[in-house]
Amino acid sequence: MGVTTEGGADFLVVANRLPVDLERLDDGTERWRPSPGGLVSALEPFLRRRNGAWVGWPGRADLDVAPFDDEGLLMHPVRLSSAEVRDYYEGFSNATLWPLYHDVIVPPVFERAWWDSYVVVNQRFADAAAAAAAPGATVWVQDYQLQLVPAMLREQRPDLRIGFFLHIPFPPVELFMQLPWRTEVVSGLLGADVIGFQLPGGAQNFLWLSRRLLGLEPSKAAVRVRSRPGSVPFGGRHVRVGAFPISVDAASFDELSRDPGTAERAREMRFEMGDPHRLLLGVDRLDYTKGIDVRLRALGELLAAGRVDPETVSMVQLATPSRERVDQYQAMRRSIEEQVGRLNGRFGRVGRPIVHYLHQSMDRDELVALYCAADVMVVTPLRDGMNLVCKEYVATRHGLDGVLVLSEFAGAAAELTGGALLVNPYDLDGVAQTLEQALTMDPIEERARMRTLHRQVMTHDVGRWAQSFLDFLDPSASTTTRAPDEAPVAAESLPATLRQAVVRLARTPRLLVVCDYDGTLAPIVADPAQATPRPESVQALRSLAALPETTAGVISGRGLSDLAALSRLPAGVHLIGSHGAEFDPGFAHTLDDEAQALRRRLEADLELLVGRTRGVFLEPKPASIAVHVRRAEPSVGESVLEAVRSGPARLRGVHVTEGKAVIELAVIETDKGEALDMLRRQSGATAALFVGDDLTDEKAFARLAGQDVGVKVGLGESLAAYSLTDTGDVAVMLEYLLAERRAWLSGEIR
Ligand code: GDG
Repeated sequence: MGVTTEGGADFLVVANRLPVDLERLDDGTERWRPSPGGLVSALEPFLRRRNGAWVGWPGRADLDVAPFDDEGLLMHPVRLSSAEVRDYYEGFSNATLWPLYHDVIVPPVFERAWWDSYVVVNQRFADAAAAAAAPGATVWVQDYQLQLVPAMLREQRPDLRIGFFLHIPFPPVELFMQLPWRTEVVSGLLGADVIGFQLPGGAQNFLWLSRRLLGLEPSKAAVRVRSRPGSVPFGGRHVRVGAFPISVDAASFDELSRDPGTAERAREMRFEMGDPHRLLLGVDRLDYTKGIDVRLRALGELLAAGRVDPETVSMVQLATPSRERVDQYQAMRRSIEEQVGRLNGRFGRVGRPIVHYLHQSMDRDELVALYCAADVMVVTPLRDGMNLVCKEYVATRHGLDGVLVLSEFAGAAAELTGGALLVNPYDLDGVAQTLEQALTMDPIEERARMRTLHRQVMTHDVGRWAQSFLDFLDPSASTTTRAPDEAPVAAESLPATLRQAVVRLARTPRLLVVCDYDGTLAPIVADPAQATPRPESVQALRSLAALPETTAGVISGRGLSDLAALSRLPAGVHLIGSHGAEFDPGFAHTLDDEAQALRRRLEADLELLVGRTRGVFLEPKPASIAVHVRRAEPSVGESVLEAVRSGPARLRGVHVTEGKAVIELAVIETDKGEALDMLRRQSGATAALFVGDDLTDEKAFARLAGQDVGVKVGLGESLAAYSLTDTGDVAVMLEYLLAERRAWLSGEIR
């Protein structure tokens, strides 16, 4: 365990808890066990790459532990006495700040002694971080328990780059002003170089507050550009403030949900519950902000009114124990358990309760099996910074079934509006009605909604969150940045003329980078379902997309959902499928009025033509509508297709693509050249890079002009001016472009 801390860490995370728990084994000995969480898995690549370390409390009072190495990561435990756990943690953090920041759902308690303890403990964390950080290191402080650390740390170590991220909501000014130590907290946060919030609203609240309390005038850009960090001048520095919505390790939830063992366990769970027709699920820390009572009450009303049949519906509520020594949590637990008892007493029968209530912590495999088993996920917080549970559920729905009922007051609602059924948790009738809607939803609508949700979550994972924050805080902390001695060697393998073209391109005011998928980002393989992209290219595109004035996209012949699932690219990278016919939701509004009118007309005509035909269904997409006949009688299907071909398909401006048992009518021309131009218009790009290997990519090369750069991958005639041998070269070129673009944007080169 002995570890040398000499030289200090280059990248330090400071959080209330260490990412490990001390576990007592049967033989009485103890060992550190990783406590897996999204934060650790997101930060691990950064921590490992940059001689990283973590400062935090090991979770037990009065425990003195020297720094130790945990599988290559250096842990710096901070000791808390039991009085400090009571005053700093349970008191000021969880009975003052937590309710104050969550809309004062319960009254916050203001106690001088708790504040004093908060100051002392924050100072101890700051001291530990100051001692552990190497000169010029990057330090990322996490959450509401440590809001004074940024200023305390800067005081001792002005050489550090300090970031702060708040995981819970930042309240409106009127509420924050209740806090007797409000100026101290705001000044503490302003010690950071970048302050991140979950939502633009939180960042805005903070900017208003800084003006109100400290008279700081945010720069104009900070007010106008709500999702990008703005800045506020403080102490001779510019503190950048912005929104960075956190997410989950979507790929690992997806992977676990595809495991046959998980599917088997999910079936078993349903069987054990008497195979309900529809299974509702709630998963929360047992916390008064989570609105567990709201969903139970709504379900109770539906059952009482006979709108839901107790023989066909069950609910699982997992309520993980949390903050059990805080008074408000004890009262809430009693009331929820009484509610469950009443529901089961009235509507259950022997061996068949309505609500399966678990007050325990589950291991992750079991939790994922529960997600897989559930038809309807119910997430009804009264206020929540983000809410990861809803995103985890969506990440497990690779079959695209399942309904998400989501509170408008969860941060996640801002991203998941397209597919979730949103509810106001204060409106009981509304919640009941929405639950009923979820329980009776038509499978086609369910699928369409889940497709939107799934794409959003799979492409906005926690790695992207960490990357985008660190790109702002310290570009050199990015995993995509090569060690200085590696970069020239790799870039030298590119043809010299292409290198020069890339250098010129990197200096364009607004850059667009677009790649084909198969044969360009992903090596060609025998089974197209196995074509995964080169990780270096994914990282480079992801980082390019996160840079200012830079847009990245992938245009493929594959269907969009296929492309999204395989490529695992974050949504910052625009995905365009079906040779340009299917583009991601962010681009829906780019249809001009004429195209929108045509799309509306198509939808109406098709609805009339096939609306009631058994086994035929319409799949509306942003720029097209697909008519599927695979579930219809073959003769019926064929006559529907014929009617579409001779009717709506002939309208002026409609572009037709036929597949197996499907015909798709699009209102924009569907070649890669059109798609490229659309991206160019949308991004206002002053120059573009297009890379592709296929014949269909020639349409895009044909649209290049001026400073644009076209690169053909592989042999063969092409309109592109440059060529590369394989996908490995593409990765090198993208990384080179990224390094050049970053350097130019940061003013290092002119
Ligand atoms: C705060 C903010 C923000 C729960 N029970 C078990 C279990 N969990 C896991 C879930 C999920 C996590 O705990 C809960 O995350 P939430 O985001 O839903 O809520 P908070 O704990 O309140 O988190 C919140 C978050 O920070 C991140 O910024 O989204 O708004 O309040 O990951 O899966 N995991 C396991 N067993 C359980 O019994 N394994």
